[in-house]
Amino acid sequence: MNDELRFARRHRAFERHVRHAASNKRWVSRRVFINTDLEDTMIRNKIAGAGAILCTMLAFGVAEGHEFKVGQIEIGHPYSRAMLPVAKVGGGYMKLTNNGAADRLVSATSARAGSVEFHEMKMNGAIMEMRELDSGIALPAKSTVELKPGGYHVMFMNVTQPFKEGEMVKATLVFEKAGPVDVEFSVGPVAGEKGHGAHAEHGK
Ligand SMILES: [Cu+2]
Repeated sequence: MNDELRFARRHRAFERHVRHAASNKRWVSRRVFINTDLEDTMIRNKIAGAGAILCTMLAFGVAEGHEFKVGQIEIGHPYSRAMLPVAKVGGGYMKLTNNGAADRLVSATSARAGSVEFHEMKMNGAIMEMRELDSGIALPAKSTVELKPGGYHVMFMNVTQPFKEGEMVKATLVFEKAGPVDVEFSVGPVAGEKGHGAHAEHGK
């Protein structure tokens, strides 16, 4: 099992976990399946490497890059990943660039999901923590906020038709001030299954 797949499986385990814990509206912690210092280091490198992954995406993603705009906010390349047939939740990632005054991504809906949440995931020592962001994702004035694996992400909950590679998943994002905007998440391969390195990680 390669590094990408191992990471994806961990994340899915957390998604299952957070569904049960979500009603508590607080950080949930779970000791991940770290057996050796080596594995621990691999996870850390995975998260630290996100910046490099973005560069790869920019280099490879020009043809497939797509963008949406509402008011002063640009939504760059929303993407997701193919889900395993039994999966009920899927992540969503994108780059939000706010060229105006402070705003906030407050909610989202999709016909493909029973509900859509925003989550934060981070490492705290050897513990991976994830929580639901009840008040959405803040977009300070003139800032860029990236939703990416291992950090902030959209979580499509109670998905009845698992996302398939190559399709576009429609969703509506609602910003507190800029208002609603229809976007499409392009679905890439299951992490670690077909991709190679950074390609798989960013879900292209
Ligand atoms: Cu999540």
